[in-house]
Amino acid sequence: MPASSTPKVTLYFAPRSRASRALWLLEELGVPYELRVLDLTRADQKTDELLALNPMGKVPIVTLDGHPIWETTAITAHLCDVFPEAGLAPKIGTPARADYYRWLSFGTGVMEPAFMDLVKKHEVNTRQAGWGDFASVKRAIAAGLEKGPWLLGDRFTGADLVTGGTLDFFTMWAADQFADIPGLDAYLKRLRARPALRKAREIDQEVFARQEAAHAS
Ligand SMILES: N[C@@H](CCC(=O)N[C@@H](CS)C(=O)NCC(=O)O)C(=O)O
Repeated sequence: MPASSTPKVTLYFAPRSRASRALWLLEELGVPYELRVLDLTRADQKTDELLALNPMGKVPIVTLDGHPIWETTAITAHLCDVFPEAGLAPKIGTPARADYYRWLSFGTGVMEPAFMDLVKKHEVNTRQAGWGDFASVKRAIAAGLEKGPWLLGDRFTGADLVTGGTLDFFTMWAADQFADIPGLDAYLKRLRARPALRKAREIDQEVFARQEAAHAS
């Protein structure tokens, strides 16, 4: 992509939130971006300006030349295509692309709601609920990690950012619920060793500390 057509990337971000995956994505892509920090405790995400970008009033939101994209999976899928040099998405129409779509969908569309049901003790009919039960989710993750080192085999992709990033977050919250998934510890170690994830964590921590200091003053 010629430099002149590189879109301006802005991430609307809050620390310790689901926006951390989008921050990690931008670090993996290695593209310049502007970080617009929101304080969720002050409801910055519900201002008219922000609701015009995302009517859900949630982060992350990424704008590309002002065009808003929200939902982590959509952000990841689109940015991996817009910045193909990073090699985070398999070629369209290939079996690897099909697997990539599956893991992109699975992280936020299946694993997250099944995990929330479990920890919040929601009673759902898992035959009717589109995301199923947590035992099935764990079986699917174990099958996905069998080959390794990444969900698509040899290649780290946006799917590891979404599903792996969600696993990274949930296992920090409730490690015991994931303890019996073969291969998961090694997979998480590989994810956490990635320089882009480490950098995103540092930024997250700095922003969090600034917000905490502002709340205390
Ligand atoms: N499905 C969305 C979830 C986004 C989301 O729930 N973000 C939370 C932070 S973890 C948020 O912005 N909450 C603020 C609110 O709802 O007011 C995604 O994956 O991007």
